[in-house]
Amino acid sequence: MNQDTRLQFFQCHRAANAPQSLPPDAGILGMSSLQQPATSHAWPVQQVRVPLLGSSAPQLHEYWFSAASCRRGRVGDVHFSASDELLFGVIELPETHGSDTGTALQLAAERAYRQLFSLLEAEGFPHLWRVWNYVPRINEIEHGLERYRQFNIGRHEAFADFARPVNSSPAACALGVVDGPLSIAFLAARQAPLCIENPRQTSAFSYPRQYGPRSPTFTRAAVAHSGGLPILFISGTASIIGHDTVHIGDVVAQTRETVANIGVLVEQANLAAPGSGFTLAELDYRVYIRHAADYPAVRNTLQQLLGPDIRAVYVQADVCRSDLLVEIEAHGLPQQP
Ligand code: 3EB
Repeated sequence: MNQDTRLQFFQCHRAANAPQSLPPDAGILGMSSLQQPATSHAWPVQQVRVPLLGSSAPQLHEYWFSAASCRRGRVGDVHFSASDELLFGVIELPETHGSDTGTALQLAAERAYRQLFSLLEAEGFPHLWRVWNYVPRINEIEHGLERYRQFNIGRHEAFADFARPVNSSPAACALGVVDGPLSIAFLAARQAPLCIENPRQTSAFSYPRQYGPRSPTFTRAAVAHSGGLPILFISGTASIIGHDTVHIGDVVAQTRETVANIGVLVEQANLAAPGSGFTLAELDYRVYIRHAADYPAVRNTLQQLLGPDIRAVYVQADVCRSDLLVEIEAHGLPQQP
């Protein structure tokens, strides 16, 4: 296998005036820019408008790249970049109008996912590995339905129209931002990932109706292979057992339960992809905290459970159930040279 084409990850805290060592431009699939919007680039950028916690840097940039060079394009509202093996894209859509068939957010979600799936079909990258969804005012109730649930209806509709089976959904996250457009970034490939579910949790695509008229379409984790090496994507994970939120009001207990859920996903991933040897201590984490004041408690709990040297980025964001105080996502790549 050609290790030079494998997916790689690079994180860079933008300090004012600090010299930066960046991955080579040609190999950059895409980037997410946390906190402050980045200037425009040849590659797709997802602006994640969430405050960083515990960092004085104005921005944090996270790059997905490969040593192989990428070709870039725009189709409709999608900006994408592709290597032979992988495609990364970003689509941002405003909520323009509702209709008899749905709210403005529902229809924006449906349009975004339709564009995304059309592009993947046209470019020949049928398999979604990971999707990052940022939904403005995610917990607000509008037209009698929480906005996250409206988003789920539109997303589900597009999955159905493109005959995408929900039980082979991508790893994903869905978080709330204060404002801005609906923003979706995605990583897709020619090869299918292994979908991993959590035996302690009801699969999200089978959530009962009490969580909304249409279920979310994501898998709890996915293991993919790139350049012959395994990659683990852990979806946004929270303090949910079965389908119930547990430890309501207790951010430390929610953090512990979330880590227990991630621990089970790592075990399941190692069973599904024998020899990959993922460990909790070696993942890269992104931690979403609803109330910024909970940051020290969440950080201390994670450091106790995972060690003082874990790689974690902490941000303030709304989580998609109003009783969840924290959500944690992660990925694991083989150690980079
Ligand atoms: C949960 O377990 C928490 O809608 O894409 C986590 C990851 C959550 C992804 C999504 C939602 C999503 O239900 C919320």
